[in-house]
Amino acid sequence: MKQLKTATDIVSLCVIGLLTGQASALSLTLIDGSVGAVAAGNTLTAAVQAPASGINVDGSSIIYQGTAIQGQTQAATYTGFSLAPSSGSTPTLNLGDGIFLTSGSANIPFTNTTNSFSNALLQPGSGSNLLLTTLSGFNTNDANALSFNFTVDPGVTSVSANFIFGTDEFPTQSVTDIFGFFVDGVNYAKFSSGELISNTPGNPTNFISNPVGGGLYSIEYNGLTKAFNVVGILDSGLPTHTLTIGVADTSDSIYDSGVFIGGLKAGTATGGGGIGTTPDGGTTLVLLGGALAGIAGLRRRLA
Ligand SMILES: [Ca+2]
Ligand SMILES: [Ca+2]
Ligand SMILES: [Ca+2]
Repeated sequence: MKQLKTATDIVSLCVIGLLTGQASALSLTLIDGSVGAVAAGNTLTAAVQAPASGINVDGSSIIYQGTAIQGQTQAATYTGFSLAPSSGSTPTLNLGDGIFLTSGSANIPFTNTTNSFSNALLQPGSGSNLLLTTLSGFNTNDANALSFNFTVDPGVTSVSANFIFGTDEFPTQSVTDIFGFFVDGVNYAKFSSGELISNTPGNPTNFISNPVGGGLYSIEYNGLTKAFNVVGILDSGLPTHTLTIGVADTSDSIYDSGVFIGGLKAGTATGGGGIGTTPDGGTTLVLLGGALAGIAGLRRRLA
């Protein structure tokens, strides 16, 4: 079993940041499974929101699905997400503070050590997630999900957050993990092509390759998305709304993926919702709309 992130690890990353000219360094505060689902859910709910988010969470409704074993850590809060490429023209990946949900371990190395970073949990507290299973069309395992109910002030029509998804399934694996951002039960996390946020065989161009030995980004995942803003539209007919953010393995339990997500806040967007590449704006929002709602059903596997 991997140990919790040590001070030495964090110091090491800070050194890397200085060497690469980064102004800040990614720091994870791991959530040990033994703290219990209530404490984990409360911590993550607080950390995922932007200051003065405009989202009034019903604290009694918070549900955290994740590992419940001492010494194992499936989720974390993070600060200082700024990953600059060591070479080439790929973008520096910047993201505001938030939470880190994974289909395995949140205790990830701050370098790419292997093509198969893999943690199968299969234990109490984790397992399948119905929303993610329905979205992917495959059974899900090692789900790591945060759900809660909330209300908003009059005039608020949407909620948004910023995220980066990473996976060690890129580019070789065909049984691929999934990330969902469900507002009132509808997933709004899809690439502009309509593909789900998943290393499906059909969407390799949506990921930045971070190969072992390449040293491009100081993180374990072999593939990373750019920073995206996701906007979900509230169901105006509901007095109380529901948000679920989650990741999971599909079909198997191996090869980790994770989502860094934060800056959750209320907004006034209308239309179809979706994702755009402006982390804190929405001015480049890609409106997906209902026309693409059936794309999920087109997802296929090679094996
Ligand atoms: Ca797993
Ligand atoms: Ca890796
Ligand atoms: Ca996996």
